[in-house]
Amino acid sequence: MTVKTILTEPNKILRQVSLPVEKVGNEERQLMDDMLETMYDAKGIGLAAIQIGVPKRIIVMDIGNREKEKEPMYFVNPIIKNKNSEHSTYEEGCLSVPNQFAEVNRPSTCEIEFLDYNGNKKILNASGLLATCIQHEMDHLEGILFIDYLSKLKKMMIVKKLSKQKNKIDRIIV
Ligand code: GNR
Ligand code: NI
Repeated sequence: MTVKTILTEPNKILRQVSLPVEKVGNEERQLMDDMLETMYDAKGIGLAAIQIGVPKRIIVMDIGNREKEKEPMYFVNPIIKNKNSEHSTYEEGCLSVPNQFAEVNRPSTCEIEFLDYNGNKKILNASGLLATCIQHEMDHLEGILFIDYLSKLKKMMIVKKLSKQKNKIDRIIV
């Protein structure tokens, strides 16, 4: 297992639409292992493959208590079967939008069909943080970031801040 570099906004790769996985094989499992290690290392609760530059429809998550045992979840080719017309608001963050947080409104519950780590078809009824997180991750598969839901001004301020931070880092390296 390897910790990979997480791409950050404004990197165009994050805007790619990810492609369905044909078969959950060893290559995909290796990718999921690396994604999970990268996610734990960055102290996140979810990660989509595109965040480490791989345009495949694969997500890993662990919304369990960090002090307790790990509870990894794997989603390959997830599809939303149903979503609640009732919405709820969560303060969201994203490993690809470091240190920025904002409230986002999403369906409060949803039903997801997906393939698990072993390629078996599963159905999950998600609510609460689980529902929010899976929808946030599935947005990544479409090249969508949570800042896309904010007002133009709020989004601009965040992107500008991140661009400045990136320039600083680049200057240090050069
Ligand atoms: O670590 C994360 N926390 C989080 C908090 C609220 C809503 C969504 C998330 S997902 C985020 C990790 C991430 O960027 N996944 O793509
Ligand atoms: Ni994210």
